[in-house]
Amino acid sequence: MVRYVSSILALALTISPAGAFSPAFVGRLQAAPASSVLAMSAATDFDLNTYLSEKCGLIEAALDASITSTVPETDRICESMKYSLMAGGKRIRPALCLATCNMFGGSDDDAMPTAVALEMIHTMSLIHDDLPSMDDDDLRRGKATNHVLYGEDVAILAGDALLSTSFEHVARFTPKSIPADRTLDVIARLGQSVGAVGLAGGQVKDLECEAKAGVELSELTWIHTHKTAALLKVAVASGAILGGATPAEVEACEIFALDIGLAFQVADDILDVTADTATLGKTAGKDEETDKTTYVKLMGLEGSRKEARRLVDEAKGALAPFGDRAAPLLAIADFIVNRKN
Ligand code: GRG
Repeated sequence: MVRYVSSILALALTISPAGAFSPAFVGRLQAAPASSVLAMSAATDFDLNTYLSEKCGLIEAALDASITSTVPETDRICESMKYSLMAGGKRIRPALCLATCNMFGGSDDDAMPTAVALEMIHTMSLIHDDLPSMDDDDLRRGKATNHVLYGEDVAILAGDALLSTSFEHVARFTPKSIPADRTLDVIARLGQSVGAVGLAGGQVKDLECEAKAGVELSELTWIHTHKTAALLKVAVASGAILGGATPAEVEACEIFALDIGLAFQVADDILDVTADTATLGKTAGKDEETDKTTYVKLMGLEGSRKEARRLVDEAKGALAPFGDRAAPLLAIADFIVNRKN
């Protein structure tokens, strides 16, 4: 990890003497059953809080070191990129990537450039999702959205720059000890997860359905398989590939991820109607206000809770072959539906 962060800094400092590096762990990861999505959570002996505290400390440091303005002309775009990247967030996608890599014997260093790239892509999608032409939101992660602070033009470009930097980051910083074909596979999968059969396609279908009455469950599932689950899927698949998993093992991990990806969205829909804006860090009640089709609208609150639990149970089943080595991933699966923001 130290070697990896140093190499990012070395690159930045060769061009700019002003490379800032201030590792800061933000302890915002709470699993609080009292007001969580599910009233009952599956008991597990695994200490997820300690695990995530440790992993998120490393992730925050790597994220902080990943963007540095190298000349005065790039100060504004870098500030805007970094504002959203470092605005908080649960860091679920990078944590999933590291945990899956570790499960197959890989190190945090092996997967950290990909973990950083995943959070850059996720942050890009949040910046773009909040734009006036999309969800038109002014609050994200408890802070003003990027376009409110930097203007719509710069926000679009900050998202674009985060996206392109994510690929550069994986290509440049993945350790040379990882066979190049694995790194290439990760880059290809990341690209696919953002494109027409990923975030962008899911978002377009979502926009189409906003204007439509009678959206069916199959359509909702397609939207969220692509808009939400695709990034979780590539997070675990990449971790598995970098850790040296076989194709069959990667596939088992992908089944797990698709299930927790959908469970993540069901949980999000539940939280939209059960949590308040301050806890969520984004506008609560937005789905109802805009009459959006959600799992809660189609299945009801109790039906959605049952569906979230079913998906998590199914997800866990996919990791049964890995025994105790899967403990962190199983605990993250529970966290995804027990979270309160
Ligand atoms: C521009 C190529 C391109 C794609 C972007 C805007 C868009 C297309 C897609 C929207 C994707 C999106 C915002 C999906 C919602 C996923 C979701 C549930 C986000 C919330 O994730 P959390 O709870 O957020 O992990 P934090 O803040 O904790 O990181």
